[in-house]
Amino acid sequence: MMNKQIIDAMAMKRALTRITYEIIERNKGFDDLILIGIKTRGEFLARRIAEQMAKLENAQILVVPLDITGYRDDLQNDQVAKESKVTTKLPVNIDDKQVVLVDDVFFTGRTVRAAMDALMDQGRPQSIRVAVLIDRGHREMPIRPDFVGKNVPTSSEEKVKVNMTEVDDQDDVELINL
Ligand code: 3GP
Ligand code: 5GP
Ligand code: MG
Repeated sequence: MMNKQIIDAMAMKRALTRITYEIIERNKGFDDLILIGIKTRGEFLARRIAEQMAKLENAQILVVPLDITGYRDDLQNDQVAKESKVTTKLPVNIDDKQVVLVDDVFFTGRTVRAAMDALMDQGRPQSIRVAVLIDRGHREMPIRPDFVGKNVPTSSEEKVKVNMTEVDDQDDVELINL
């Protein structure tokens, strides 16, 4: 197994700062903005983007974690899915909000499809956009991210490992050849 660092801590910070400004620009400010982080690392990335918004623009943006397990299309056991749908209940009303879904890696698009279903079951946001640190290609759904830290074309034998200090030893991204 070969690991190659493709983003270091500094580059990760820069990418998140750029994404922060792009979200502010696209949203024309912070009105009704909510960041929804897809667990696990999407939540940490959303929190970091919100921190940047506070630091750079003095804006307090709500961050909500989302567990999409109950909406996955690859779980066989309907009961498991039904029970875990309860865990996706959002603590806020998303009606008319500008939602930005945040995740670490964008691959087939199935996770974002699941996240959108979870959101639409709970309200009618004004818009849903997607921010990801890495887009590794291989789409299987007609969904694309709006804000991308880095495009990393991968083969199916490769995987992307996103490390974040909240749960890993360091901040960086590695390309792993399986
Ligand atoms: P995350 O929860 O921090 O996003 O999906 C569970 C974890 O496994 C994810 O961590 C993700 O980063 C990691 N992972 C690595 N490769 C894959 C993959 O090919 N598919 C999925 N779904 N997750 C992967
Ligand atoms: P998708 O649903 O688009 O196929 O995959 C996106 C989700 O799966 C993300 O939450 C992401 O964490 C995870 N994922 C898919 N491929 C990879 C990968 O190569 N590396 C990492 N770290 N996560 C991946
Ligand atoms: Mg993820």
